[in-house]
Amino acid sequence: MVGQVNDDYCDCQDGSDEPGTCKIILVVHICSPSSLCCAAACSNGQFYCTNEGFRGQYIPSSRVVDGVCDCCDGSDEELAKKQCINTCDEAGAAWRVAEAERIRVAEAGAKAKLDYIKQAQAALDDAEGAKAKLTAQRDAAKDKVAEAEGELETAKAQADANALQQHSNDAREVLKALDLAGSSADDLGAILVQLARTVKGGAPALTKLAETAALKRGVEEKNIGHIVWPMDVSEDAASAKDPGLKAAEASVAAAKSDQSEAQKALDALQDKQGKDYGPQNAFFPLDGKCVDFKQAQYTYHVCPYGSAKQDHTLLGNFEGFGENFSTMRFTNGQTCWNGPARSMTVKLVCGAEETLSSVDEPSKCEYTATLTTPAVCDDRFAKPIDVELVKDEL
Ligand code: MAN
Repeated sequence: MVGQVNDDYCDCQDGSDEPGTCKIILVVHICSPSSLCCAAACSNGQFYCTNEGFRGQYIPSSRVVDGVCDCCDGSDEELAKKQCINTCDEAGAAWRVAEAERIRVAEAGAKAKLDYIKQAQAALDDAEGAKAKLTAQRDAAKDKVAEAEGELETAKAQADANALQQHSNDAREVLKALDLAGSSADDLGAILVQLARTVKGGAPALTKLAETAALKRGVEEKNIGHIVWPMDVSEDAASAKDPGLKAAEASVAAAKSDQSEAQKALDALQDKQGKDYGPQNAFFPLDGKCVDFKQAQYTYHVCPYGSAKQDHTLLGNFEGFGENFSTMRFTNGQTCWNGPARSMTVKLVCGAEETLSSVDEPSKCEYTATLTTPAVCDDRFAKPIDVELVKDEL
């Protein structure tokens, strides 16, 4: 009822029937949204500042004519004849710069998010195909390991035979050169003991010779092991190894490394298939990424699908997302002295890339931080804000 307007009684919930202190009364219908006025009679009434050069703003009517300049155009204090400095142009310019930056980040973030989604699609959509490929790779490498191990055995036997042959040739040459071919067993024995004691590789070499001799004589091999040389000088000179043996060892090592690489990739893919990467799997590229942020005396290190740390102190392991993928929770960190296990809640904000900031510890050993990531960008925000729709928090 028109009679209820400005009757100093608050009829409407939003106070629009009581624009008592308004300089322009726009009320056409009672409780209309077009009543852009403050309302003295209503505690929740609002006053609209035009703020030319900046953006329109609602303030609680209680702030009108209270001696404090709330609106940048000073319109809230006009009736009080208070001189307010008009700061709208300055505020508007700063706002426009910030708004341009916000749009730039939102656009870059939305673009990066599309790429994140594509990466996830490429990795996850054909996960079964990729798994089959990796399984085949792993199995082929496994067969190669068995084959290379067989070749290694042959190479070892060949190297042993070569070494024995070489040793006996050398022995013959040495005896000839030293004119010891006709020496007594005692003399030769003394020389051999001396060699085993003083020459690196002498003892194993002499063992080999003893083996050959024993085999020739048909002595049981186990007895050979009982020969105790005065000093065991172990032979480890890889460079002295038979080249065939070295090549066979290298192929076994390469085949084993291929097998373990393929197995690792397979395990990682299986692990990824079981994780929650959010809507359109946009969080997929964050798995395996880590970001650092230095604040005060600490460096904070957050790996979105891994753990959060304060230097070397574990603040928590990734537990999951908070409501609507707006936060990430890290729990079960290192226990706080006389307190709970540390934990961290990371707020997710749209950004062109991952950056960590604003670490806080609002309650002892419970940490908060902000992580920007394209994963939460929404291209609807990559548009200029309709200034007239902005309503300040009251
Ligand atoms: C360390 C840090 C702090 C924490 C105290 C609790 O100094 O982890 O963040 O508040 O321990 O004793």
